[in-house]
Amino acid sequence: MTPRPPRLTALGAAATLLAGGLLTAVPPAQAADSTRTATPAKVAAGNRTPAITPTPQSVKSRSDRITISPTVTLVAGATSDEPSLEVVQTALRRAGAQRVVRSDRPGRSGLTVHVGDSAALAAQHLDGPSALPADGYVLGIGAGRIVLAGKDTTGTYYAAQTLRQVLPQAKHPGAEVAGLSVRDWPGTALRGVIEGFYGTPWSHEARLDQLDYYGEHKMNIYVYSPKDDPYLRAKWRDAYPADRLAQIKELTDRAVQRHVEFTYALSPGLSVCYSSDADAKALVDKFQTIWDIGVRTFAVPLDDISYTNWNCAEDKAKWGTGGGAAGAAQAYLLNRVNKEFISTHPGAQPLQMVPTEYYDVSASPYKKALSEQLDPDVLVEWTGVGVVAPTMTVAQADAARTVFNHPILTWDNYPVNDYATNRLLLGPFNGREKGLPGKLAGITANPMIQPYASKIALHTVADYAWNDAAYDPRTSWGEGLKEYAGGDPRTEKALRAFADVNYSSALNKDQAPELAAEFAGYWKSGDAARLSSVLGALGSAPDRLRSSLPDRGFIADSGPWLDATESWATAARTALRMVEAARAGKGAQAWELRQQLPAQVAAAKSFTYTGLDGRKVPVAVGDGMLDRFIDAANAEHDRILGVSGRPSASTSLGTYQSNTLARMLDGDDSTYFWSDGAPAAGDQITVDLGRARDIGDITLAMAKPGSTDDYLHEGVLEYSADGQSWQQLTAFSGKPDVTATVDAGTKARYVRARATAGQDNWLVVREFGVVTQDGAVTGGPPAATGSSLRAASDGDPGTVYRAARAPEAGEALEVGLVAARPVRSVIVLRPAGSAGRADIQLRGTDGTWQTVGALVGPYTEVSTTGRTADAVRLVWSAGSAAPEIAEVVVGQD
Ligand code: LTM
Repeated sequence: MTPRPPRLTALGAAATLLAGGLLTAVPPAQAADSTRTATPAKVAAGNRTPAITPTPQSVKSRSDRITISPTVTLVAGATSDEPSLEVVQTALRRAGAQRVVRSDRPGRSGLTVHVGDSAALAAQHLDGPSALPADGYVLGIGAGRIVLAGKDTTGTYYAAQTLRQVLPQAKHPGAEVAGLSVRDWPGTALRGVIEGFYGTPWSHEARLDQLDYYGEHKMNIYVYSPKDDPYLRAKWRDAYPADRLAQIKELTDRAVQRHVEFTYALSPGLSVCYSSDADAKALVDKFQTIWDIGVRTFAVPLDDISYTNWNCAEDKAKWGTGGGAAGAAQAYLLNRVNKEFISTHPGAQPLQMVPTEYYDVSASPYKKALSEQLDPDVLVEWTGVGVVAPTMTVAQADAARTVFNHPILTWDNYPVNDYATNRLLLGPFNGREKGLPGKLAGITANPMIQPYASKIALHTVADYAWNDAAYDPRTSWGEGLKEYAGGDPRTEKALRAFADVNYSSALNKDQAPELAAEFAGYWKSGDAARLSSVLGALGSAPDRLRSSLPDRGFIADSGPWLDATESWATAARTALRMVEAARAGKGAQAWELRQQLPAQVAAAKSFTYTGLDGRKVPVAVGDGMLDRFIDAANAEHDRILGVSGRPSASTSLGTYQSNTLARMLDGDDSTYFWSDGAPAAGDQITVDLGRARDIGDITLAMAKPGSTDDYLHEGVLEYSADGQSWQQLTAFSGKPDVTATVDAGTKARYVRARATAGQDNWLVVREFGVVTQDGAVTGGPPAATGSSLRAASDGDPGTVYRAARAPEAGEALEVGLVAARPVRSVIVLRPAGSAGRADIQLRGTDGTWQTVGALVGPYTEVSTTGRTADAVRLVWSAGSAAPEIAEVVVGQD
C-alpha cells in the first residue's frame, strides 16, 4: 500500500461546487484583463517568441529583463513540490544555467527563482493567486527574479510548464529574458482524456508517455477505461495478476508526478447483478486493490450495456422492468459503492459514472430514476447530443445538467476512431461552443486507438478546455503541429500536409482543406507548377516525418497512413502530368500516364490497418479529395480527347463519407453510393447520359452485405428527355434489386429512381446501369468473359474490350454513330502492349468504307477533317493477336 495524503484536487472542488448547483466557474481576480489574447500568446524572451500552450488567460510584458546567471538559486515555497522544482530546474539548465542550487533563501548574487511562493510576487507588484480557481497560477519574470505562485501545487506545476515554454534554449549563461507576467487559470476543473475506445488498448509505455504529455499541456485527468481490457469489463470481478497491478501502480505514480488524476474505471454492466451483495463486494474489493496502489479516483461506466435484460432474476424481482427500473438499480449499486467505498476512504475523489443513456438530453424514465436516486455528488459523464456529437452547445450542457440533475463531465468522442478504424482523425477539436467548459465539471476526450497520433487533436482539446474564450480551432491546430514537429520548419510542413489529408471527421466536415484549396486553385488558374510542388511536398512528407519527427511513436501509429499518403501523392502527380500532357496536345504521353493511374490508385488503396480481431481494414487518406482529383483529371483528359457518352449522376440525398455517386457508375459491384440519411418521399437519384439517347434495359442494384435493408423500400424508375417531364418505367417495393425492360426506340437523357414513401434506412446503390443503344459496338472478335464489345465505346477509356480470340479473316469491330456527321479525327486508345493490327475505316454517306489509317501502338490518332461518316470500324488483320481496345474516340467538329 502506498499511503498518500488526502488531496484537495480540482475534481473535489468541481464536484463540491457543481453538486451544489453553482455552474459557473469562480470569477478570478482580473478576469477582465485587457491582455487576454485570442491566439496563443507570443511573449518576447531572449531572441525567440515562444507560444505558451494552452493559451494563457492573461499575459503582460514588462519593460525590464532578467538574465540567466551561471548559478541560479531555487527557493521552494508552500505550493511547490518536487515535480515543479524538477521542471523549473531542467528549464533553467536548458536556458544556460550551469548550476541550479536549492536554498531556503534568495542567492546573494545571480538569479533567484521562487517556486510556489506568493509573497515573492510583491517585488514585482503582482497580485497573488488566492482569488484564482484551483490549478490557477501567477508567473512573474522581472525585478531580478522569477516567481512561480500557484493557487495550489498543481497551479505551481503549471507555472513551471509555462516557464519551460518561455525560457530560451542556450548553451551558456547570460541569456536575457524579457520581463513578463502571466495570470492564468483553467476554463473548467477537469481537463483530460478517457481511454474509453474499443480495439487494441494502449500499451503501458504509451500510457506513461501520455501522462507526461498531459502534464505538459495542463490536463489533469486520465480515465483508464479501455473497452477491450478484460479486467475492466468482461472479467471485471477477476483480480489482477501481479505484473498488471504493478503496471497500474507505475501509471498511478507517474500521474501523481504529472499532476494528473489517474481514474480507475470498472465496468461491471455486462454481467452484474445490481441487487447482489456479492457483486457490490466484488466491486468494492477490486477498487480496494487499486486504492492500495495509490489510486484515489474511481468510476463505474455503464455505457453500451442492455438495460432491458437483467443479469439475474433477483433484479427483476426487486425493480421490475424498463428504463426506470434500470435507473433505480444502477443508482442503488452506485450509492452502495459511494457509501461503502468512497465515503470510507478519506482522500477519495467523487465517484464518476457513465449512464446507459449517455448520448442525449431527452427526459426518460431511466434518467428520471437515476437523477432522483443517485447520490448528488456523483459525476455523470455525457457524450453530448449524439454518441459522436458534431457540435456541443451551452444550452445542451444546461439541458444535460437539468435532465441528469448531477454535475456533468463530458465524455467527448473525439478524436476516437474505433468506429472508423480506417481513419486517423488529425483535425482540431471543433464545434464546441465558447462558454461550455464553465458549465461542466470537466471535459474528457476519448482518443484514437493510436496514442501518439492522438496528440495532434489532444493539443487542441487541452487548449479549448483551458481557455475556450481565446480558442480558435485552426490556430490551435497549427500551433500544436508546430510544437509536435519539434521546432523544425520542414518537419512542421510535412506534418501539416499529412494532418491535412487525415483531417475530416464528424467535427471537421471538410476533408484536406488545404489540399482542396490547392486543387480548386489549379482548376481555376491552371498553375501546374504550384500544384506539382504541393503534391511533391505531400509525397515526400512521410519520409520527412519518418526521419525527423521527434515523437517516434507517431511513426509507428501512422505507418499504413504514411504509406498511403505517399502513394496517393504519386497517383495525384501522375494525374496532374496527364492533364498537362493532354492540354499540350501530347495525346500519346497523356494516354500512357492515364494507364498508369489505375495501378497507382490500387496501390494507394492497398495499405491496411490490422484491428484487434485480426481483420485488415484498408486505410483512407484524403478520401473524397485525392481520389476525386484523379477522377476529375481523368474526366479532363477524356474531355480534351473528345471522349463522350460517359454517364454522370446526381441526387437529392447527402453522401456518407467517401461513398460517392461515381461509385454506382463504375461497373464494380463491390463499391457503392451510400446516402448519409434516410430517403424521404420525393428523394431521387438520377443518371444523366449527357444527351438524349436510345436506351435499353435498366438495372438498379441496391443494398450490400452488412446493410441489407439500405435500399429504396418504395419507389419508381422514371426517364426523361429534358429533366422536366418524366415517364414511369416501373414501380417497385420491398426488393433491393430492380430491373426494367425498355421499349425499343425509347429516347432519354435522364433515368432516375425516386422514393415514393419515406423510410428509416439509408440508401446504398451498388450499380445504376442504363444500357444505351446508340454508339453500339458490333462485330468481333467476341469479347472475352468479364469484358464486352461495348467497352470499346462506352465513354470510359478505363474499361477495355478484350477479344476472346485472335481475329479471323475479314472480321471487324464496328462503332455506330447513329446518324451521319462530320468526323474530324479518330483516336483509338489501346492498353500498353496491345499488338493486334487493323485498318481504321469510315463509312461515308454512300455506304462505302474508306480506309483512313492503321493502328499503331497504344495511341493512334488519325485526322479525318472534311469527312462525313455514320460508322467507324477496325478491320483486323487475320491472325494478329487477340485485340484489346480501351476506347474508339470519334472527334467531331
Ligand atoms: O461513448 C461512450 C460512452 N461509449 C462508447 C465508447 O466506448 C466508444 O469509443 C465510442 C465511439 O465508438 N462510442 C461509444 O458509444
